[in-house]
Amino acid sequence: MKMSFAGRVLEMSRCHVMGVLNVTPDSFSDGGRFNRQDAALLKARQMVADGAAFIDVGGESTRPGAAKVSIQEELDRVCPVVEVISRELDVIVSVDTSTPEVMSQTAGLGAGLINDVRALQRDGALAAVADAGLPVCIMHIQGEPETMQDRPEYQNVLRDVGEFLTQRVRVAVQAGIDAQNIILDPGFGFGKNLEHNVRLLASLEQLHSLGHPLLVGMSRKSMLGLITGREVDERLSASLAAATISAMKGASIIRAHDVRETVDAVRVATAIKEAV
Ligand code: 7PM
Repeated sequence: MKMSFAGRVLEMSRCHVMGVLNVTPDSFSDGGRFNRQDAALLKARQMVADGAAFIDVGGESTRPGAAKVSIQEELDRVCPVVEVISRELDVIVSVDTSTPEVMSQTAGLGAGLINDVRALQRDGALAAVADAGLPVCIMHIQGEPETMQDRPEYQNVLRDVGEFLTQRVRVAVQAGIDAQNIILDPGFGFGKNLEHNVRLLASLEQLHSLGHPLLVGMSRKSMLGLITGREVDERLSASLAAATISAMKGASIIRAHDVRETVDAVRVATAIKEAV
């Protein structure tokens, strides 16, 4: 099953790497628009050289307690970066946003994928994606980013996540989004404790049966810190183990900070998987 991202076609039965590019002020010491565009392009260029198929551009921190970003501020951060990467590099630009205005504007600037950690639940988001005609990643989240990690609870995390995603697919298709353009993500760390995250990864194959390609993001996340006892800067090996397991279990896209290393891990997993 091939998918087309603003004209770039990928075989989704294979596993691809998505590099993370944050354009929040804490990530790019702010020196105005051109400086930020330059720094982002440099980082993106390296990730493409390292084998990234996607660059995920995000301008709103989803960290609990992070300051709220106005629509205009998010547009100012994200649009120039999406525009310059689409123009200059041979890569699919993904936009990590829940804001309909950002979805619509970046679609016109060459974005190839909308990645919404709020599963198109904001007013206007479904219509923005339907009008853009772009593929979308719908991620499971329990609660809101600010409070999602205060005592998350499930009856059965696998069933609950599956039902949420099925429901959001139904709503998205009703809103005019092509079912073939929908990627699903269990949302590791988004309203889940360690046991929840581990169960989801252990049973990732089951989410595959929903009939959509899967994207997963565990790079440097706290679940890996809890398992290994490592601080965020020391979680590369753990992230590669998680990426390898995900690729073996059929994930189509791995979202990662360390692209070169993740691409190697995915290549090894893919070689073994295809030899079975
Ligand atoms: C604070 C909390 C900072 C969470 C950063 C994060 C995913 C994503 C993110 C994911 C998809 C991070 C996350 N995670 N999009 N965006 N799937 N589709 O650790 O797992 O990078 S942000």
